[in-house]
Amino acid sequence: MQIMKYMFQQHGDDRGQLVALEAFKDIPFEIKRVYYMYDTGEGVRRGFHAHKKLSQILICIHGSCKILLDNGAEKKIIPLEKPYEGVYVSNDMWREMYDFSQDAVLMVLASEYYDESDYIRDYDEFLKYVEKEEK
Ligand code: T46
Repeated sequence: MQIMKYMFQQHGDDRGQLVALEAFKDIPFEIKRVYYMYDTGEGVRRGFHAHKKLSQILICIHGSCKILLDNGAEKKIIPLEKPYEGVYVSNDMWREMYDFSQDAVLMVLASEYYDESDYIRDYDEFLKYVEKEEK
C-alpha cells in the first residue's frame, strides 16, 4: 500500500514561515473545497468512511493528529505533525482521524464539493466497493 506524503515548500525568512499551495502544482487536483476541524475532544475518532469520487489532501496546520488509512487489505497509520506536510487520501481509502492534540487544526483540501451521496459509511459496503474496483 503506497502512501503519498507531501512535503510542501516553506518560504521562510526572518519573519517566519509561509506555505503556498496551488492546484495542479503543489496539489494534484483542482481544489473545490477547503474545510478544517479543530477543538477536537480528547480520545475522539472521526471519519469511519470512504468515498466514491473524492480525493483529498490532509494537512495538520497546527498541533498533531494521526490518520489511519485502510485500502481493504492493508492498514497504515500516518502521523501528521508539521504544518508543511500533507497526506493524499484517494477516494477508495477507509479513513479514521484520531489522537488529536488539544491545539490540532486539521485542514483538508478536497477535489469535490460536499456531497453526502459520495460517502461509503458501511465497512462491509466499502470492502465490496474496493473488491469490485479491482476487477
Ligand atoms: C473526510 C474526512 C477527512 C459539511 O456541511 N460540509 C463539508 O464539507 C463537510 C466535510 C462536512 N459537513 C458537515 C456534515 C456533518 O454534519 O459537517 C459535519 C461533520 O462532518 P463529518 O461527520 O463528515 O466529518 P468527519 O470528520 O467524519 O469527515 C470529514 C469529511 O466529511 C470526509 O469527507 O474524508 O473529514
